Amino acid sequence: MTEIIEAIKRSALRISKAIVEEEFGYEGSINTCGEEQLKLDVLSDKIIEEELFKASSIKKIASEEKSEETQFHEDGKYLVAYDPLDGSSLVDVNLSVGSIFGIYEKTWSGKNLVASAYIVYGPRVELVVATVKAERFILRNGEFEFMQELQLEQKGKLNAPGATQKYWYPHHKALVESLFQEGYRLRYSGGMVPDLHQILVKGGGLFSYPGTEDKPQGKLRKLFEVFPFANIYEKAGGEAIDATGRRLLELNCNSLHETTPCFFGSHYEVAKVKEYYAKKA
Ligand code: AHM
Ligand code: MG
Repeated sequence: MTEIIEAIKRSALRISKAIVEEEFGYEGSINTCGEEQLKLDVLSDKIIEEELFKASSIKKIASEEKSEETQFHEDGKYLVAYDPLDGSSLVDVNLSVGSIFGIYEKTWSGKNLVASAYIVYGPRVELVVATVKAERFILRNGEFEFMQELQLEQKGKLNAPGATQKYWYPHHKALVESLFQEGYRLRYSGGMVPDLHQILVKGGGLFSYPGTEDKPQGKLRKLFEVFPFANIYEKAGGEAIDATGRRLLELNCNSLHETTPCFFGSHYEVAKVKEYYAKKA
């Protein structure tokens, strides 16, 4: 595991440099999800693949930017899924972006996720790793320094509601409205890494990316985005569920790029989600 975390740190150093120094235009290609790839998406994917390959404990990897998994070391124990540059369409307006990693054993399933991590490329570069606890590190002079253990409060103050509002279901609109009526403040950049990071660091709230009338299964991918953050939120004392109230980490994954509606937060807000989604019929 240590060698995988070291590979993630080396990737962070190289990608943060690339974000500042390289061109951020389109590559001219389309990824598996039908999205146009930026040069930085392709470069970040290449950097991470190169760095992870140095870890002999990795059997295979899967990238959000590729349709198929890639075999690494036959004797390896771990499978690593990653989103090389999440929120990359925000680079042109200079908002924060991130890289997300899920480390699995045996099969690609929420139940087999054993650790996860993400990097935030903002004014500073930060790393959060969740093995037993969720721990935050800050990049200083080329090294990641431990900063704190992340711990969510029982109830937070922030609300980050994703997806296209026009297509929200009525029960989802009612949930979001009820949180605003209670005094929750809107904090949403459109990048799940900084949005979820803000809620974690500031003690709590709700991030949702629901199923909608146009996309009933939502947008966020289980392996690359949802399971890694579900683990981090649970390790920080919060909860992470789908639209039926199930723990996200209990879900299977039938294909590499499968998506699911998802809700991450402290106990109070997740209870609210369950209450409003139970009313939907
Ligand atoms: P990406 O992996 O293609 O960057 O997409 C994931 C991002 C998340 O960071 C964010 O929560 C979501 O897309 C926002 O998408 P949209 O603006 O389409 O609702
Ligand atoms: Mg992504």
